[in-house]
Amino acid sequence: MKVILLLGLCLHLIYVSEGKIFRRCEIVKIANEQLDGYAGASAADWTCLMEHESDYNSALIQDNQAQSRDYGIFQINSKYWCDDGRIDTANRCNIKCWKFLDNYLEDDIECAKKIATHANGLSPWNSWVNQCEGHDLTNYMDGC
Ligand SMILES: [Ca+2]
Repeated sequence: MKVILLLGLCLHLIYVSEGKIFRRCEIVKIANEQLDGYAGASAADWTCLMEHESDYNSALIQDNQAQSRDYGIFQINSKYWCDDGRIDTANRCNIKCWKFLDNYLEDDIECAKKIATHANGLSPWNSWVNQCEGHDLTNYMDGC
């Protein structure tokens, strides 16, 4: 029983310190303050992108076919943008990928801006292309 309680406590601490699922209005606020208009994309575009890439879960890691992984709320790729120590990387954001898994988003935003600048828009994010681009995005901002 004690072991189970201890395990539960550890999992709780890992969850609190390593990442979190943001509420939509928290993300809207961040998008309005730091991303609106960046690379020609609105705060609603950025919010929609984060919803469909990660469901606002900053701890999300997903595998790609070519052995690279996508990290964090923006699902930033380890082949080009960060270093996870597993594969050769261009590491254009000059950062360890695990830094995209915590609830401190400033470094994630800085790298996402670099990606958007490089592409002159949000086209590197497939979920934005498929589910946000050209759509009415007002409901992503509603009530915040
Ligand atoms: Ca971070």
